[in-house]
Amino acid sequence: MAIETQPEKAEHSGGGGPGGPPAARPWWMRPAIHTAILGAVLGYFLGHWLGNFVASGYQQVVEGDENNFAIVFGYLAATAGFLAGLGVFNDLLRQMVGLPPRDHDDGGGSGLARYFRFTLDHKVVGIQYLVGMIIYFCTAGLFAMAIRTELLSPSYHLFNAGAYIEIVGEHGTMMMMLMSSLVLGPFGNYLVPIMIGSKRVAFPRMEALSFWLTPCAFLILLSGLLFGGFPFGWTGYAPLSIQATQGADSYAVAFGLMGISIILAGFNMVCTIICYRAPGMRWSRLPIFVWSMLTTALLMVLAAPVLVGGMYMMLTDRTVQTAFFVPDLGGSSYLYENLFWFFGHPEVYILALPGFGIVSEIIPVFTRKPLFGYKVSAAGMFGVAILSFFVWQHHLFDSGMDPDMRPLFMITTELISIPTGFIYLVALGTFWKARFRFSVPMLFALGMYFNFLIGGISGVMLSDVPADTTAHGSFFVMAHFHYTIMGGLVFAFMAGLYYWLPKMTGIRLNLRLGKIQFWTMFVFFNSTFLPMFAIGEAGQPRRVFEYAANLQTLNDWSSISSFLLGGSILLFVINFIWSTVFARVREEGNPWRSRGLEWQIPSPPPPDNFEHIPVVLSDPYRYGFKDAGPVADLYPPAGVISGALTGSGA
Ligand code: HEM
Ligand SMILES: [Cu+2]
Repeated sequence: MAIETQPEKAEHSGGGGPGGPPAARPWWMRPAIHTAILGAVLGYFLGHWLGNFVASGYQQVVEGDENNFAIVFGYLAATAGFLAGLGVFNDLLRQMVGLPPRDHDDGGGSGLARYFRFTLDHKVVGIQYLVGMIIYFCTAGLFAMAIRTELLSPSYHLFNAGAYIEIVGEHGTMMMMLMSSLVLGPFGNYLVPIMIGSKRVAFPRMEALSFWLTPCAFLILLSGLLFGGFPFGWTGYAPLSIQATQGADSYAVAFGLMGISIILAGFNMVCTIICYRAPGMRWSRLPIFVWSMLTTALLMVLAAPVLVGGMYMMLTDRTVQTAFFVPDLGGSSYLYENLFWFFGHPEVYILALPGFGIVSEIIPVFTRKPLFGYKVSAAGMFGVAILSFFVWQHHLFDSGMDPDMRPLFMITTELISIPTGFIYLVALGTFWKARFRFSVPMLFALGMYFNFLIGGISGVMLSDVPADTTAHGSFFVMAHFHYTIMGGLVFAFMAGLYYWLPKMTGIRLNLRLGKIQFWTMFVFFNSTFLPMFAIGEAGQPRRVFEYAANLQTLNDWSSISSFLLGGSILLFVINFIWSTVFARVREEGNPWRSRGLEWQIPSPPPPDNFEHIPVVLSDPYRYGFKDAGPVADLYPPAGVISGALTGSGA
């Protein structure tokens, strides 16, 4: 086992010394959020100037009235400046000139300030992700509210057609790119090391960088609105994306940066899970949530590079006139579609698998039964992950593919429902003859299973070529994937949050408000999206703000429900802020009586997670066993593990 690699704390605290260094510098050189913002602003102007300087003679710049070069350089230099200001490159530079690393003061600093830093503490990164994700989700949600407001009337318009598609693009892209890390970011980074009995992650700098790229991607995407937005939704199809005006650069740069973030986060997660398991944490004892993180992370590492490549090509097409995706000049817009979906389909499992991981982890606790078919579930996750690379053309049934290829992709797509079914049925097996405890996390988990069933079955329908060629591009597809992502992933995220927040912060969310939030969210989610199946079947196309007058009643129903759904999310935000900032009800023990390793240590966990590296004795699902011993020995005899592993230094 790889535990020898664990005592990196020595490097942490011994090397540069965690206290002190920042104070030795003038305030404008101290790596923190203010220097990062300064770096971003300086970077933007420098990049913009450089772009103008380099490209001012280009034919398309002389003839056209805009210089994409300048804005792309501006974005990239702003990102680099932001990261430099945070101190991301400091250790690297110091090590290049032979100095020990020093710019990480995790453990040392306390209070709010450390959440605004580049930190090597995986628990701080987890909380940073958590707050970031909530902000991104709510922002993208506000765009959804704007969409539904516009769709209240078939012909009276709040926005013009161009503004509508801009809003749809911002909503869809922001959701799809940032929600990739909705679970792996906060829960994966925070909890996986603890769940596998480790004091740290494999690559803390990579992990921290993966987080700090997310606000960059978020702000760059939003800034697209200042430049006229982008008119092609979240998919960025060529040739429109090559022809579109400056706002489109924000799409490509932001999505590309987020792709890099996903690769880094995934890579760190894979290595952590493979190399940092405590002694006794055999593969057959790995919590199912950790399996879901492993498969998700593998998908991230394998799929996201294709996205980054595609975005890079889009950018060079837009700036230096390569023509990868321009048919007139020998390129192919169909190539873009294939690159995009070769990433895009695994992406939907990057969104779905973590949801299943959370709910599968939670239901044994609330049914007091072992997870039925644990190995089947883990195998199902791998099956889904592998198959997801063989189905991407089901998005292109209608896009001029060779008709003879359709049956192949129809079959692979239908096949994927088998491993998905495994994961799903494992839960139903666990429910069998169980006595349920309907606490808030369990309610959200059950809601997830209900919603995902509808999302999944409509997905099998869509994988069918005749059904898809009719429903393609309609609100039926909208309803389908919102059922899987909003109904699946976001419900599971809520379950995880109510379940693990006491672990992560030592503070409990208000459970009465939680119940109200669950019921409003569940009812109004379904009431928002169920009508969309009918609206789509009746022929309303997506991304169009005008529709047939006879569909107004259904659309109004959906819109009003969506406002109430938005209200339920607001209720959550209020609960979150009120509980964590004002009420602060302590929850230090093991409120759900879970056997998970993460619950065997204090809440919130101490800086090093474990005083000693634990020795894992069993899987965490032995509920209802009379003779079930402890899951781990937290104080193994000194001889078992070298005493060198115990130093904390913090
Ligand atoms: C409050 C909940 C939400 C509501 C009310 C909502 C509503 C909508 C509506 C009405 C559209 C269709 C607009 C059109 O094509 O004319 C849409 C598109 C979309 N939504 Fe959502 N949405 C919600 C949450 C989410 C979530 C959680 C995700 C994913 C994480 C998501 C991802 C997308 C995507 C990818 C599109 C397609 C954009 C495009 O066509 O390029 N939405 N949403
Ligand atoms: Cu797909």
